[in-house]
Amino acid sequence: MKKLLASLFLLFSTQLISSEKVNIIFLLSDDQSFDSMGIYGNKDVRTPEMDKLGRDGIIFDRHYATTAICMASRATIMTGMFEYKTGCNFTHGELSSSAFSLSYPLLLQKSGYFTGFAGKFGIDGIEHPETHFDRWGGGPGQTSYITERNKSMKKYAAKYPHSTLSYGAFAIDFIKEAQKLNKPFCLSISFKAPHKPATPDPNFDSIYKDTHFEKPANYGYEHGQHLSEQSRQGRQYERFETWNYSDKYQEVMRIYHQQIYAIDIVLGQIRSQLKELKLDKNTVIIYSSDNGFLCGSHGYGSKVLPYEESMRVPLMIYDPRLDPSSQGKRISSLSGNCDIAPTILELAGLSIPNNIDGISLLPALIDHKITLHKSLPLINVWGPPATHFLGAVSKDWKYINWAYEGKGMKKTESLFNMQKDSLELKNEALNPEYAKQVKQMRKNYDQHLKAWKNEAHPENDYQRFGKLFDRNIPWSEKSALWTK
Ligand SMILES: [Ca+2]
Repeated sequence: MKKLLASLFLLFSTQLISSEKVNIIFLLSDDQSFDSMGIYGNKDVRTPEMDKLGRDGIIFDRHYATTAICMASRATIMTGMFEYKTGCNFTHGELSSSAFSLSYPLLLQKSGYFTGFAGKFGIDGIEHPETHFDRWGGGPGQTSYITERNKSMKKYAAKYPHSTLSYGAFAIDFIKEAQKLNKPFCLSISFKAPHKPATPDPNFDSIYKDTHFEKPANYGYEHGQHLSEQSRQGRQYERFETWNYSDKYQEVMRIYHQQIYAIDIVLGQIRSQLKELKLDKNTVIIYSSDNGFLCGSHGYGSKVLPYEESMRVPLMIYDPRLDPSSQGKRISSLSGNCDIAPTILELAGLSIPNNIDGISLLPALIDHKITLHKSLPLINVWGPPATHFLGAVSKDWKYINWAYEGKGMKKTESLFNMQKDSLELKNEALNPEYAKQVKQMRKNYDQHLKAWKNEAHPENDYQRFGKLFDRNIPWSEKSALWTK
């Protein structure tokens, strides 16, 4: 496999001969599901710039956040490692400075790139992250939609009181400065939008004023009854009502998509600026989100859970050096948030450190039928113990092991047919017709668990899950470990 990838990359390199280093812009939204863009099939939304980026670039149709929650996903994106190796998530622990030293922005800076970051940094443990970037418009924790409250972005507050457009202004200043310095640049913008608290920019109040959003076919409680009881023990279950997907769906979705619309505007501004400065032919743009959003599917709100709307996110890579015949191609193979860092490293011509779990996605820009990952782990060890799970997703199947058996719950396996039932309306785990597939997916799962056992972060409460998620260890031998 590695050999094949190497030869494909050779092909890639010859197609993309360039005497100068390529510039990289990585745009990350927060809680944006894959189905929130026109180019991903949503007919009710207006995302012209996102759609154009996809049409000009490559669209990844099976891109997963291997952990669907902000901090853990961001640590994975930065370092290319799965959560059990970064050791970083809410209630678990911080990202170590040694792991951060091998993150893509730091490695690029070390190699001579002019680096910038703006928006929600969202990873605990890095003291003064601003000292690790050449330009900084970021903030700790969740940051604010009110630009004035984001210390490093105050100079933009008067003109852009809502944070989304302020990050566009930051990006434009950064790009201009990088050009003056005559240095290759890597700019990472992590928008707060469309994360809660839902706070749209009033500039765009009219955009969805009269839009009616069609509900997905798996919307509502009635399409969640076949899912595990464990999945209903967290706050995602009550949020169907408390976040008003149940009774004000249109209003909630208008606001959600209005927030995404402002990001679309910024994307357009950035691309126009690149063109004006004649940097558009040598700047790669990558667009993704840290995790998805359930928006009422199966009667859930928020993210975390292993269902498509939560774990699958958009990923588009636009490389202007690609042959035009590649533009708009879709990749059906699996990719994950662990692949962002190695992709950026390879774009910059750097080697990929051994600690990284992901792979570079650049070969997929040339070979659109390529197999990237055969299986990816799906992880949650945050929130109430019952909702903790480990799963495995392949091109054709998704398998989840709900291992918690307390409070009268039974250990539950879920198996979804990703080719025929991507809405996950039927659990096939007990269907004798698919016994062979269950067996194969258990095997994939066991391999992910083996890696977890071997490589889990020594602290931050990841070790015990090697035992808790082991399918062969009975509940009686591990029940006490669930609550430490
Ligand atoms: Ca998020």
